[in-house]
Amino acid sequence: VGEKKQVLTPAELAGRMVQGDNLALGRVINHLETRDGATAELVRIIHGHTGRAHRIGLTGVPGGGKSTLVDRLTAVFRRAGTTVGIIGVDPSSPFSGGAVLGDRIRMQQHYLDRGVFIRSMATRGNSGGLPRTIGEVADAMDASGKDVILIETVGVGQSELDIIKNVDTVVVVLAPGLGDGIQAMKAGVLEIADIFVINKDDQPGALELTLEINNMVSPARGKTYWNIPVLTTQATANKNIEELHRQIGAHLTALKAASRLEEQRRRQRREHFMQMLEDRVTSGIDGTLRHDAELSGFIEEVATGRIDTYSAVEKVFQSESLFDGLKTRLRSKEI
Ligand SMILES: Nc1nc2c(ncn2[C@@H]2O[C@H](COP(=O)(O)OP(=O)(O)OP(=O)(O)O)[C@@H](O)[C@H]2O)c(=O)[nH]1
Ligand SMILES: [Mg+2]
Repeated sequence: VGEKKQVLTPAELAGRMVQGDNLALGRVINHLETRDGATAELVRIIHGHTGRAHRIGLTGVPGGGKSTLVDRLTAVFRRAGTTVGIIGVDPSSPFSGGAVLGDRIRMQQHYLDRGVFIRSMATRGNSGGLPRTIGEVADAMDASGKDVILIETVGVGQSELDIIKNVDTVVVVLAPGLGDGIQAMKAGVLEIADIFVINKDDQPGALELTLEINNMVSPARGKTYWNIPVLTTQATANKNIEELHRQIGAHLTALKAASRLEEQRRRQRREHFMQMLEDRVTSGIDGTLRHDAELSGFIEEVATGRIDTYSAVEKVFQSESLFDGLKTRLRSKEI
C-alpha cells in the first residue's frame, strides 16, 4: 500500500475521492491540512464538485450532548439512505483533552459504515476558533458525495460563532443544569440558532429552559422566512431525534424557498476569500518585518516603548524594503 501511495497524482487521488472512496477522502484531507505541494490542485478539483451537501453545525454548551446527538442523528440519516460526513472540532486546549476519546466511543457504531466519514480537527491556537481549513474539509466531503455534513464545535472560545460562516443550518444545543440557564451562554450564540435543541429532558430544569428559550424566540414568529423551532430531546434515549432530523430538512427547504441558501453561501465564500487574503498579508508583513534588519528594529522599539505605535506603523509603511520583501513573500506559495 505504501508504494501505491507514492504513485497517485493529486488528480488521481481526487478522482477516487469523487467516486466516494473514503480512504482517498482521508488522504485528500491530510493534504488540505498540511498545505503541501498537492493542496492547490486538490482544492481546485474539489471546487468543481461542491454545492450538493447540506452543512449543519451543532454548537452550544459544553457537555450539552452534541456528540451524542450527532451520533443518534447520523443513525436517522443513515436509515433514510443519506450519507454523512462528520467533523468534530477538538479543543487543542489541554483542559478538555478527554473529549476526543469520549467522542470516539460514542461514534463507534458508525465506524464500519462506509456511508459515514468521521474526521476530527483541532481548534486554532488559543483563540479556540474553528480551524481555517474547516471549509475546505467540508468541501472535500461534499465532493466525495456525502449528502450531509455535521460539524460539531467545542463549547470554548470563538468556535461557536465561527460556525455560522461554514454551515447552512445552525443547531444550538442547550441542556439544563449546565450553568445558569441562557445567561450562561456566550453572547451571540443564541442569535445564530436556526434550531434550538434542549437536550437532557430527563434532567431537572429542562422544562424551564425550554420555556425560557421559547419566550425568547416567540416574538419573531411569523415575521421571518423561518420560525425557529425549540425541540426537547433526550439523546441518550433516542427521544425526538426523528423530529430534529425532520426540522433540519425543513430548514434547508425554507432556505431554498426564500432564495437564501445561495445568498448565504455567496456571503460565506466572499468572507472566506477575504479572510485568506488577510491571513496571507498578515503573515507576509510579519515575515518581512522579522527578516529585515531595519524593520525588525521597529518591533523592538515599539516593544520597549521607545517609539509610539502610530509613528512606527507610519515609518514601516514609508519603507521601500517593506514592499520589496512583501512582494516576494506574498507571491510565494509558502505562506
Ligand atoms: N441524562 C442525559 N444525559 C445525556 C443526554 N445526552 C447526552 N448525555 C450525556 O451527557 C454527557 C455529555 O454528552 P456529549 O454528547 O459528550 O456532550 P457534548 O456536548 O458533545 O460535550 P463536549 O463536546 O465535551 O462539549 C455524556 O455523558 C452523555 O452520555 C440526555 O439526553 N440525558
Ligand atoms: Mg462533544
